[in-house]
Amino acid sequence: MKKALIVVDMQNDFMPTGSLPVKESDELTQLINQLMPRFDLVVASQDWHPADHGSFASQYPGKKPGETVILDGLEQILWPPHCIQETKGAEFVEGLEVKKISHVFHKGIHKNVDSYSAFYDNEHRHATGLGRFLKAQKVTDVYLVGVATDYCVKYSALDACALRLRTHVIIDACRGVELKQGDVERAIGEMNQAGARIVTHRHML
Ligand code: VGL
Ligand code: ZN
Repeated sequence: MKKALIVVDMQNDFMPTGSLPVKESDELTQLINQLMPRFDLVVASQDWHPADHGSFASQYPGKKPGETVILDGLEQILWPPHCIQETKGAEFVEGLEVKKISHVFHKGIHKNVDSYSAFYDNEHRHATGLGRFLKAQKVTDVYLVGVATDYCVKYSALDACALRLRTHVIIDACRGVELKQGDVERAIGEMNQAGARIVTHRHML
């Protein structure tokens, strides 16, 4: 058994003071740091958009965040501009032990397709390299933490299950956007249904 911790999108723009705030997400940093030494390997994803990314509401005059458009044939929820490459908002949150992260995988780099999963874009056309890396490292078990439970964490967990990695979500080390009330609960149901195990940090420490 080889265990990897996947730290999902712990970036300034997803913190409570960021441009796409996720409630209480700042509370995760210390907990994630505490978890890191319990794993054979720590990797991270970083949402990494061009400034004119097609998921940004600002690209569509008259449209607001939360509304949807069709982007390259897929329904796309619009977000405030966030995690623009090389900006402060895209940087990892201060205090996160980045030294312990052995590899960072960027996602959302193509203007015309979003990428909630840390493994593939939403069209499943481009891989980030995370899956190949984990297989090359002979990782058998992955544990997901970070944001957002109902987007990036969920889609990463579903892809990890499909890649036949034993998938765990450390649920109290995740926080959700909850655009609609119940989104986090529904995401937990979907991840569970796909075969992911929902655990708490106590299970790991
Ligand atoms: C995410 C919305 C937009 C996420 C990324 O990381 O969950 N959510 N971009
Ligand atoms: Zn994004």
